[in-house]
Amino acid sequence: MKQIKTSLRISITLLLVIITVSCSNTERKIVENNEKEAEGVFPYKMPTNKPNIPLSSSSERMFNYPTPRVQDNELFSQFKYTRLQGFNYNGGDGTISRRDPSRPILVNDTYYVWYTKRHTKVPPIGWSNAAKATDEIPSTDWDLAEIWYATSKDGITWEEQGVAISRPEKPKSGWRSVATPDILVWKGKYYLYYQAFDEPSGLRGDLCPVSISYADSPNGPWTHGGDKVIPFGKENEWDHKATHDPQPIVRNGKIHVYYKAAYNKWPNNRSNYAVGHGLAIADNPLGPYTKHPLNPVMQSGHETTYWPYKEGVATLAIKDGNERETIQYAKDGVNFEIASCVSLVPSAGAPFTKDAFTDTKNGRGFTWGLSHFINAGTAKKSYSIIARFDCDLSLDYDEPAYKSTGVWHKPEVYFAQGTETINKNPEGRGAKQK
Ligand code: AAL
Repeated sequence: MKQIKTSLRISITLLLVIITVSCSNTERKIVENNEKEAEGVFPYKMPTNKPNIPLSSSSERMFNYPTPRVQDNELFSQFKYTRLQGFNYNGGDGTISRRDPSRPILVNDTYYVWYTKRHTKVPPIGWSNAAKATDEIPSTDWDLAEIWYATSKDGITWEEQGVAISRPEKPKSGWRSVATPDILVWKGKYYLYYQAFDEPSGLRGDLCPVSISYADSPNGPWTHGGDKVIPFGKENEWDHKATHDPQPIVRNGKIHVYYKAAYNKWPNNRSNYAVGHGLAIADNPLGPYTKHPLNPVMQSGHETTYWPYKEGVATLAIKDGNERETIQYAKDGVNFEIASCVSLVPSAGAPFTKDAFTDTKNGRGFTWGLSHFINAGTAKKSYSIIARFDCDLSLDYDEPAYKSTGVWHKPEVYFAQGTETINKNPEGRGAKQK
């Protein structure tokens, strides 16, 4: 009996020892794991703030965006498109084109938009044939154009109202073409900024300055307010001879006009195209405008799209540059940083931005706008159409369908691009000199 008791005591003691040792092992493992985390393992749950551990460049960048998860990012959106009703394109024969819409504005429950309208006897003959352009034959899609306007109750069905700015008599600025308007509302008046061409575009480049006209009503009549309002840069500066896509917003009590210049290409190197955006600031819409010393403030993007966002300015970089197809933000309206990467972006996107002219310190963004599709016709019947885009780039909505990254496009969208010669004809266009 005594023997049995002793061996039971020994067994219990052994068990206790085993339990104690294994517990302290578990404890040690937990401590080790905690230490490991502290040593630098990225957690399973995406942190909102940058963890204090060594990070790869990619992980590091996640915390430079407004939010590390793109779906939560107020400056990320998908774009969805709707065909507009009410515009006639002559059966798509290339003789009527509408493009480069202004941002729509809402006046007494009616939306207004201004745009480039070309209505010519024949379609454009193209850049490279610009020398053959005549008073009736346009070189480009925006040659021999005028600025027209249309109104709408819902932003989808539009009624074309007529011409807002027609071409003045030669040799007045814009005699050849007036194009690519945008609007400013300032102290109860309306100001149209637009490109004024004195030669067929493509002849020596896409060379033109910006003109302004103003009116008491969005229906006009428009009074000519000045030419070359955004001064060209000096010879050999990035914006000499071209100032495109003027887009005014009101900021800090002044007019801030973002504009584009296409540079680096003309006169003799047609393939070296580059695009920059500058900022010009004035106390009054008609100027004088002072250019920002850090111009170009953006080195990516084509047509300008800038809007007041929070206390700063956001922009959509469309088509050109290393940072094409990104949305960027600058707290100071000058030093832009990438906030998101986007796809199927609206070309010449012109958002309905309620607070573009209110001098807001808390810009809210937008949910729709107008844009254009070029190449609506064939190469020989080239023309453009205006369309509507919808998105969620507004701080006042959260629409998951626009925040989803799983948006799949029909195969036709991809197949429509065709292929180039690399595999069809390896020695063809694009082959590097051996
Ligand atoms: C557009 C805009 C300007 C250019 C031309 C017509 O996309 O950038 O307006 O001059 O192309």
